[in-house]
Formats: sequence, structure tokens, C-alpha cells
Amino acid sequence: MKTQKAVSLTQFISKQQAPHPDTTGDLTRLFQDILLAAKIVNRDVRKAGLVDILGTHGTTNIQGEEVKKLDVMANDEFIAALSLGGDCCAILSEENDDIIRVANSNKSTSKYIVAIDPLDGSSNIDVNASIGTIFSIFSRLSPTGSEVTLEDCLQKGRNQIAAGYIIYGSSTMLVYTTGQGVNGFTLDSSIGEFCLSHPNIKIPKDGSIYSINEGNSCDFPQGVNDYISFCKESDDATSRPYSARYIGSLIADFHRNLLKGGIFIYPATTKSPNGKLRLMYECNPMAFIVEQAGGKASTGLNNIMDIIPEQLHQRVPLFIGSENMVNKAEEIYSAKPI
Ligand code: AHM
Ligand code: MG
Repeated sequence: MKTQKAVSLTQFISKQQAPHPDTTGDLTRLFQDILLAAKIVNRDVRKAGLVDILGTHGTTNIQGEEVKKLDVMANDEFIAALSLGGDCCAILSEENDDIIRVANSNKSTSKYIVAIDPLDGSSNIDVNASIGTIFSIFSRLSPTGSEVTLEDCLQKGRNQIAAGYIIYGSSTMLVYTTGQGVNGFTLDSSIGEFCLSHPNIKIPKDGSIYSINEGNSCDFPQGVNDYISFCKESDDATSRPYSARYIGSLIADFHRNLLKGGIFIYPATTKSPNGKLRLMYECNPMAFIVEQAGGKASTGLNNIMDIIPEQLHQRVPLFIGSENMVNKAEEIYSAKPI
């Protein structure tokens, strides 16, 4: 019987980067920093419920030590790993108001900026549903060695060098792209390595799942409700009605739809006119991944990755998933976008 050799993420990414003439190994090292933090967060997530890490941030445990919420712990772990690794010059985090400039970035030669949502879907922690980390990597525009500027950080999604997510689910997976397709790696905790398990992921062009928090439909634009009605109509030719699937954890909803085909929508609402999800920490990285897998991401009107951010924590509506489904949703939504 033939046995297949495991390919680790570090081996895979250094091989993928190798043919590039200007390869320095910096991106591979940056990924190693991310992997280290991901393994620590994975360990902490797996212990949730066993140790007192589900408490509210600001409380103290029996030893009088401060109890950190898991999302605060994850933020600290990623910032520590990225800062100590020194392979990026700045970190943008959904949990921090401002740019975190990395003082010791490899003798001022580091050009990468990492935007991160350290633990997305954290309202699901207490109920043992899947959560995840999302990251996005840019190159700074200003010369290395100078102070990183806001302009360096506010780049459109098209400029991403790499993007990925880690899903802490029934297994822990890392899915990423550097613009050469999408590959998925599953953590083998017995050896502490992410091993290639889902090579060259492609999202089906059509799907039969729609994912949206329909409980908010009284606040949705008419065009979104019209699309939901379309999803519920009976039509054998297009496999409708579609199935509704919504966990309320973007990575878990996205990951399922990426593998099976489907559409995820977080639209503008009357209460949140720009939607809920953040352009730089959630929408851009997922848009890069879905496009590399053959899918599409849009605000319902424009491509997500063409938006030039005006603020670090800017929110945008998100329609993402199978290309034909997103096209249809855009067609229906754009007829009545308010
Ligand atoms: P968070 O960054 O505060 O965790 O919020 C983002 C999460 C996403 O994972 C998910 O898609 C969305 O919020 C769900 O929101 P809602 O509960 O409004 O449906
Ligand atoms: Mg989030």
C-alpha cells in the first residue's frame, strides 16, 4: 500500500515562493510567526470550558490574576508572535484602535503590514461553535526604515500579498492564498504541524446554500429581501429553494460555503448602514481567498477589493461566495438597494 508523504505548510509556502526572483524568505518567516500564534490560540481554544478563560475581561481568578477573555488572549498572542518575530513593520488589529508599529522589525528592513481579526465570531466561544482568526498581508508603500504611515495601511484589497484564515472547528485548519490559488492545511496536533489536506480549493460556480441573519430582515434593503424571496422559490432547474445555513461565525459560514458552494450576505441595515463586517480585517481577506478559489465578493454593487479604505475600522456590506450566486444577488439587490 502506498503511503502519502505529509507536506507541511512551511514546506509548501517556501516551495511556492522559491521560483520568484526577488524572494527573500521574509514572507515564509512571517507565516511562521502567524503559525506559532495560531497553535497557541488553538491550544487555548481547545481548553475553553476547562480553564477559566471564558470569563469577562477585567475579572480576576482565584489566584488574583486577571482573567482574559479568549479574544483578548488571541489578540495578545498574535501581536506578541508578530512583534517578536520582527517580520512585519506594523500590525492592524480589529481589537486595537490604532496602528501597532513594530519597533524591532528586522533591523528596519521589514516591509510587511499584517491586518488581523484575532478571534472572529467570539460570541460563539461560550457555546462551543467554530470560531477563527483572519489575516491579511500588505507591503508598505513608503520606504522601509521610515515610520509606517496611515497611507501605508489604508490600501485596497487588490494590493494584498497574502490572506488567510484559521478555523478552530472540529479540526483546526488554515486556508490561505498568496495569489496562486487557495490551499488548506489541517493541524496534526500529534506533530504540531499544519499539513496539506485541501490542495487547490475551488468554490463551485453555483451552490444551494444561502447564509444571512434573516432575523434582521425588517431592517434590510428591499433588494436583499427580494433576493431572500428568490432563494426560497421552488425551481428544480436552479436547485431552489436553497438551504438556509447561518452559524453567525463568518469563518465557519464562509468555509462551509467555500467547500460546498453557496452565498453569505451581511448587508447594510437601517441600524448599520455600512453593514457590520470590517473591510480590512474580515471582508478583504475573504474576498482575496474567494476570488482565488473562483468565486466573488462584492458590496452588492462594487467589488470589495476595489474599495480604498478611508479608516482602519471601516465597515462594508458583504455578498460573498459562488460566482453565479453573487451575480444573481447583485442583479436583484441593485434594482432596490435601499
Ligand atoms: P465579531 O468580529 O465581533 O466577532 O463580529 C463578526 C461576526 C461574524 O463572524 C459573523 O458573520 C457576524 O458577526 C454575525 O453577526 P450577527 O450576529 O449580527 O448575525
Ligand atoms: Mg470580527
